[in-house]
Amino acid sequence: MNIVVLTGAGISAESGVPTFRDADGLWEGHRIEEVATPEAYDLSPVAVQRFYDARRKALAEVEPNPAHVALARLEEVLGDELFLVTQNIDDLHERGGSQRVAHMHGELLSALCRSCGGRSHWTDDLDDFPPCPRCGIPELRPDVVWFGEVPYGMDVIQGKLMRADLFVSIGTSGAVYPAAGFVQMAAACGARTLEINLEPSEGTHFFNEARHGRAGELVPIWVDEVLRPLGF
Ligand code: BJW
Ligand code: ZN
Repeated sequence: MNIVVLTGAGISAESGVPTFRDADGLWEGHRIEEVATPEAYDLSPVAVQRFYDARRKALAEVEPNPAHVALARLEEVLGDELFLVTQNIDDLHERGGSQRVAHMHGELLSALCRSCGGRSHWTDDLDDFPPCPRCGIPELRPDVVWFGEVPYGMDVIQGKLMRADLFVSIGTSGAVYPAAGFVQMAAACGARTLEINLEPSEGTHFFNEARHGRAGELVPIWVDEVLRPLGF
C-alpha cells in the first residue's frame, strides 16, 4: 500500500514551534505572506535574515513529539511505500527518526547561494552575510521557499501522489498551494484521503475522512491502525 503523508506546521506545534496562521502566528505584526517573499528579502535583507536566524536558533530548544516519532515508526515498517513530504523547514521529522523526508519548502539548516545556486548545510546565523562555502561570494540566503518561488521536488511529489493508495494531511491549514491541492490530485488518481488537524482545514470537504484534534494524540493512533493488521 502506497501512503503519502503531507505535514504542516501543526505537527510541530506541540513541540513548541509556532504555526503561521494561529493566534501567535504574526512576526513583529506582519503576516507570513508579507515576510516570506523575495520582495521582502530584497527590501529588508537583514530583518528577514534575523527572522530565520532566530527560528534556526530556536530549533535547539525544541524536541520531536509523538506524532513525529509515530511517522518514523511507520517508515521503519513500510520503507519506500511511505512518502513523507513536509512543508516544515524544521528538522523534527529527522530528529524523530524519519530517514527520508521531502522538504518541499526547504530547510532552516541549509543556506542557498544567490550567486552560484549551491545549497550548503548551515547552522550559524546569516545576518552577517558570510561567504558561500562553494563560491566565496557573500550571497547566502535562507534555503526556504518563499511565495512566488517553486517548491522543491514537485516532479517526485506529483509522481508519488499519482500512485498513492492513501493520502494523509497532518497539521496544515490548506491555505498555501501547491500543497493545498495535493488532496484533490491524490483523490483524482484514486487515493483515499484523510485529514488530521486541530480544526477543519480550508480544504476539509475534499477529504474522505477528517479527524480533528491534536496531532500528538491522533497520529500515533492512526499509525497503530495502519500497522496492527500488518502484525506490528
Ligand atoms: C494543529 C495543531 C496540533 C495547530 N495538532 N494540528 C491565489 C490562489 C491560489 C494560489 C495562489 C494565489 N496567489 C498565489 C498563489 C500561490 C502561492 C499561494 O498559495 N498563496 C496563498 C497565500 C494563496 N503559493 C506559492 O507561491 C508557492 N509556489 C508556487 O505556487 O509556485 C508555482 C508552482 C507550483 C508547483 C509547480 C510549479 C510551479 C510557494 C509557497 C511557499 C510557502 N512558503 C511558506 C514559508 C516557508 C519558509 C518559512 O517557514 O518561513 O511556507 S509560507 C508558510 O505557509 C510556510 C508553510 O509551509 C506554509 C503552510 O502553512 P501550514 O503548514 O499549513 O501552517 P498554518 O499555520 O497555516 O496551519 C497550521 C494548522 O495546524 C492549522 O490549521 C492549525 O489548526 C493546525 N494545528 N496545532 C494538529 N497540535
Ligand atoms: Zn555560492
